[in-house]
Amino acid sequence: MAMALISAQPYDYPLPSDTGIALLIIDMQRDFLEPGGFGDALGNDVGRLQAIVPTVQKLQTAFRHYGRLVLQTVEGHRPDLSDCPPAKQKRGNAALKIGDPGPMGRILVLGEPGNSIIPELAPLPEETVIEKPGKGAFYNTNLEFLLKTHNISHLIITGVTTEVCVQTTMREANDRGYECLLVEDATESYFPEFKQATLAMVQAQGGIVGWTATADQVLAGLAQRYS
Ligand code: TIU
Repeated sequence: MAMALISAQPYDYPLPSDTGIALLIIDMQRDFLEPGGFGDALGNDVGRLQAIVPTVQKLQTAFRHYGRLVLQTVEGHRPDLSDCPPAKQKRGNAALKIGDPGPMGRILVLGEPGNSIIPELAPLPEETVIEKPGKGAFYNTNLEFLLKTHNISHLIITGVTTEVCVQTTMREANDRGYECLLVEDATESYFPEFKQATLAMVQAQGGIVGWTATADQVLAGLAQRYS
């Protein structure tokens, strides 16, 4: 069989010959996508992130269908904020700061209504959700251990926001030796120009941080490899 590829930028992304691929969905939680959460409190138009939900859902369904690992993350802190650096808590001119009571519970606190993944992308009971205190998903989490346990070498990356948690995570993964592909229409930013700049940065210099492709290109590659 010819080697299966995802048609991608800056060149085709080779799929692993074994099971070593996972879908990583970053921070598709109400805090960032709905009014009254952390993203809103920072002064952002949270509505624009909604556009990617059906696309992320399509990828989630496909990975489940092919029996591949689906991992999600949420950004959040313990109720006592012991894992929230004071610098992070104080930063900015937010209407509501981390830990303050808001319309969806305490802002960016684990277990609060706003901290849950949006219902459209709810994880299955057997799927792992990694709680992360930082922007990157590797910092102070067991993500690397989990990927090693599952023999994962290839990460298909989606979620929000492109230039903050998604890009930080992708760079962390790239430095750890993972083959990372960022899905262009399954990631979004409050700032369209920052999203475009991130995609360009990833692809530049021969894929210095990895690859990008559309969800349809990813789905076509998966169908060719795993059907
Ligand atoms: N503010 C912003 O764009 N993002 C974050 O604070 N976290 C994530 O990107 N998840």
